[in-house]
Amino acid sequence: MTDTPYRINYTKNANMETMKGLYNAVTGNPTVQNVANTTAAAVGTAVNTVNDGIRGDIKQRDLSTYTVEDCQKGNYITTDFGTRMSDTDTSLKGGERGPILLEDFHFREKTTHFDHERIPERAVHARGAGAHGYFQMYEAIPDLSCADVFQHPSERTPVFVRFSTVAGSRGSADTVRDVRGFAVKFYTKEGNWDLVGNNIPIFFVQEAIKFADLVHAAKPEPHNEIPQAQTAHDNFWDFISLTPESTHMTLWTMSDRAIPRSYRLMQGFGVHTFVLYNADGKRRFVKFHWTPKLGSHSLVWDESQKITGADPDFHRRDLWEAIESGAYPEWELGLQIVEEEDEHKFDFDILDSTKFIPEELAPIRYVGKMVLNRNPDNYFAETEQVAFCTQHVVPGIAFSNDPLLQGRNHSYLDTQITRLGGPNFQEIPINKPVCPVTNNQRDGAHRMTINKGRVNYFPNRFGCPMTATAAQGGYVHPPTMVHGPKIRARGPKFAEHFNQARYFYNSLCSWEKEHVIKSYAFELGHVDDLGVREKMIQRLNCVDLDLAQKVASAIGVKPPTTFDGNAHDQRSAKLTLAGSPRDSIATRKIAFLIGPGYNSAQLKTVRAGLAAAGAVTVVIGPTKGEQEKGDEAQFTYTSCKSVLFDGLVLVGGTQYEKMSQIGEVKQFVNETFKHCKPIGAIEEGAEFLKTFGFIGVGIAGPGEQDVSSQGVVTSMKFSPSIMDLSGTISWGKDLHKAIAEHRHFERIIDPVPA
Ligand code: HDE
Repeated sequence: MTDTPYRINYTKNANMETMKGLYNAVTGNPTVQNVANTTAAAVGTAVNTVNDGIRGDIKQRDLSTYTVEDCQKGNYITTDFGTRMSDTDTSLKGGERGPILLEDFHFREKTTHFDHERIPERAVHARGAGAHGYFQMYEAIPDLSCADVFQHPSERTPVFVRFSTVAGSRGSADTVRDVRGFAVKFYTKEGNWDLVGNNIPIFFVQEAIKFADLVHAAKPEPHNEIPQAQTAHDNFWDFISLTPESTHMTLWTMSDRAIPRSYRLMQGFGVHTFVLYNADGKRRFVKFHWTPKLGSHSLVWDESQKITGADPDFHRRDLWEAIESGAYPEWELGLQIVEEEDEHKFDFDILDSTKFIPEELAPIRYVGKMVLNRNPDNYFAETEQVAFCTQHVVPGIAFSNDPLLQGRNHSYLDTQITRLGGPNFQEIPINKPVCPVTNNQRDGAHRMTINKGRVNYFPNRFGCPMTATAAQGGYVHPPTMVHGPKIRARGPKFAEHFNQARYFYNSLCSWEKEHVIKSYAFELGHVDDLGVREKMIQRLNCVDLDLAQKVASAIGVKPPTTFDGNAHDQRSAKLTLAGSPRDSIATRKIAFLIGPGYNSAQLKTVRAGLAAAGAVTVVIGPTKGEQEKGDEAQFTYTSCKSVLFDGLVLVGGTQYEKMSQIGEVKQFVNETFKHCKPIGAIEEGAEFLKTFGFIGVGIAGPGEQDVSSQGVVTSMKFSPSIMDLSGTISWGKDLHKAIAEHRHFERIIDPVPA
């Protein structure tokens, strides 16, 4: 690692104690424990020389003090307490064929460690993947918040992000239909701020006290622990049908948002209304948004089900590979601000997490970006042991009275104590803040810090540690009026449940609506109890008559004839995935299916052209490794499936009459088409494609020019400049456009066998 200037400009609340602590935290340098004679400038200089670069932010530096190099080459194997061992494969026995002796401390220690290596998985969000990165502001926003993390566009705040599914166990598949967790830990100079969000901007229930019921109903049924990682079962829909406030959220989870193509290609939301306050104590409400730079894209349902078998680690692998290859995922942080005096101006309650604030009513202001640029070194130590808590806030960020958020503030700390084995989980490296922790907490399981001295209470005769005023960086809860009787009740606007559900459904484009209908039909098709199915149709009929009728006909329920809700026509162009950016092919994974006689020049040219635009190309051949013309195939027809790719290219030369005899090849092409993915074909490739008879798709024939039809882009004439995007030949350009579009839902796919 090379030394480059460390970006830190610790001016706010700077005093020697914090500078010393910061220095030690950053450098991990035990020789500078007492720097009473060191000037602030000297400490600042020392801090500035700490390593930086991609791997060198303040948190990385901190983590590296705990990191042990791979394999420890050149070292001898020892017991956990340092005794070198001569044999770690054979146990100590009473005779070669005799019993193992109790004296075999090495066997017992090794096995005992193994016996205790698993910790409880998260109660929800058990399955996840994490990454390190940084957050950076575009401009300071002192008018909105005094949080230091929002003030310095020239600085990068380290973050650790964990994405997750909700319902499945730790070993479940990534691509199930589910909400995705989007939890961000900011290691700010003022302490950790955790923004623990999801990829959907609303939630199932209004009150935290209902969370246990929701999760019990969604998880596998208690008598037989079936089904895993899915909501397509009686208990879930029983709960939903009896909880009208959940209807809105299920429209989102039945939409394509619940089957994202990648963690990198989905939005994130703080969900609740939070509060920002500035140095003058001025409060404003805020909703947090993460918007991916590469747009939001989803899988199709048939595909996501198949991926659960073909590659259960699909999202985890995708995130890992993107970061390893330098294609760092990036999101912008957006703020939707509501002035305090406007709290009641909406026809919904902004404290109700089953509602979002339409962008038309409060536009999003993009204030910064987050880039993920480093994979964890150790899954367990980092991704598994990271502990997010909504109550981790810093001065300038506060809570609204959203009852869901208020309840979460209790639950997260509580759950970590069970999951991580005690109250000292803040000392686990991934959870440690990068600023000093100075308080009177002591003891508890696995306490690492050796606190010297006699004092572990406050106040004490030494006055330490001191409390901090707001000016000294202390967290002072912004004064807020609380009034009303002690009562188990909700605000009156919490009682309306269907207007926004209809607003969302109205906003979807035709293919999104079709997918929602099919998803309900699938999920409710797994519900055996007719009463539950009927109740759900009643709920859907408060949203949209056509939706209720179509789902009802698919699940054996009498379709309603008249609408039972408020037939408003409000909608937003911001809610459809069809509106997401479609101009880049960066990180799209394109398969090249080749066979005997393939044209190597065409293969190389098209691959290079796509790679130049940031796509990832993979060759699939009859055998792995070197092919007849020297190109390398990463997979064979039998070792991978079309569902793992975003598109397919068939180059010329290949003897396709032989390929057409291979079931896997035919399935690959059919499935790629059925899942509405782009397909490019040249010469013999185009002829081969024609044999599939895809309905209504134009394909270039002999003597014809390039044809682009429904994302199928064919050419009968290869030229070395075919991938020149500025050139006149359009095949490369059209292919680029078809891939950027991601999916082509205008296709007629029902008769396609796959
Ligand atoms: Fe969570 N949630 N949650 N949740 N949640 C947990 O905390 C809880 C809710 C979210 O990658 C648990 O550390 C309650 C909304 C994410 O480690 C637990 C309520 C949102 C993660 C918990 C909610 C979330 C969790 C389980 C109702 C989106 C994974 C393990 C009030 C804004 C974090 C853990 C990670 C995890 C409780 C509702 C997001 C049990 C009581 C709404 C992303 O504490």
